[in-house]
Amino acid sequence: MDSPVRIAATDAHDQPVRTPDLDELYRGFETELLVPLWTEIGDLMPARPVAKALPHLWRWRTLLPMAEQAGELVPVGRGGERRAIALANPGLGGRPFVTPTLWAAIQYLNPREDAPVHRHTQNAFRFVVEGEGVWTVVDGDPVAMRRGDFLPQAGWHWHGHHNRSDGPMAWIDGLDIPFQHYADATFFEFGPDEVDTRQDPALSRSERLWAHPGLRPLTHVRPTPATPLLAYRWEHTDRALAEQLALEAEGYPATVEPGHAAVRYTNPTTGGDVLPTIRAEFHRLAAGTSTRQRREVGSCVFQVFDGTGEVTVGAERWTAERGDLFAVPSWQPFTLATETGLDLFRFGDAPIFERLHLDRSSDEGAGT
Ligand code: GTQ
Ligand code: FE2
Repeated sequence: MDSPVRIAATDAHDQPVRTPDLDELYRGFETELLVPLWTEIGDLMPARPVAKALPHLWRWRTLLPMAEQAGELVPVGRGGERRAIALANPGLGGRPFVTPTLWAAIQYLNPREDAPVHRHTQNAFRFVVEGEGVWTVVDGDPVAMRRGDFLPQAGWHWHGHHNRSDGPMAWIDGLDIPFQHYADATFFEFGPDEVDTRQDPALSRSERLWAHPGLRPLTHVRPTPATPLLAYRWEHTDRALAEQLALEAEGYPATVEPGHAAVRYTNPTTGGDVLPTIRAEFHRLAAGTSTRQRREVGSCVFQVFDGTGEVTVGAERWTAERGDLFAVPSWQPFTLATETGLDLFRFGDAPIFERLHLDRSSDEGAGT
């Protein structure tokens, strides 16, 4: 009978000589639910991260029609909670996890439809690549969603979504569902079935209080772990990126590398990331720009907002277009390039790694 203990081919030379006594010992390990380090070390303690998640790209032109189909066939209601279709990384065994820590889904609401109120410990955000008409109502504060808006929503806040318009709307959700799932940290509660739709203001209360650059309301001087600002509007993001490129053209240092403008969405009470577990950024590559190759511990997802570009992640290479989403697993080198200009939304799990002092990154040539 073969030993139940798996021996990796690569470290077989380090394994002890098999004898009947050793086989007996290994069978004893199995019975007693024990595993020796010496058979597992190659997998558990690799020299550098070996991501189980794979580089993968999902096409918007495939996702959107399927979300529309779901809109015809699948009702939204209590229990299922959301008409959200998650990206399942091909390296993660079919689970609805885009990376080991992150969830990414396309969510779809028909005209006048509600997604019921609930709350959960998972941190979340919405990003809108096209369309408008839905309000997400966070702790009773209705927040309009439009193309280019980034809408963070920290864990344990009540939220429901309501389509006020006569057209359907789709957007993407990002959450730390896999991280909290592996960590057994998840709590969930149902709220009212109906979303409060008595009001649908253009500006949320959170924006009226917080969306004034550099101005802190004196009623709120304590730092909070997640951002109190519930909408980061496209007009601000767009202008910030345009000004970085304009300043670069005028000879001032403003871009992360030539032709590459970038901003991070931040918590105005700390200057740090918007959510405790999720970092979100927006990147703009001017026409004819390519980025240096880079790799980082931790994983991220990009969504093309506008334009077309060549994306390389590990051994994969794609031409990515508006709405396409791709996963960058931990420590996989990636580069972005565009002939005609490229706008990208990005989110990742960097805050987790930074807080645990596990963050590392390298530009090509800087070693590992
Ligand atoms: O919109 O509240 O994609 O709770 C997954 C879980 C969206 C949401 C998702 C959620 C939501
Ligand atoms: Fe939710």
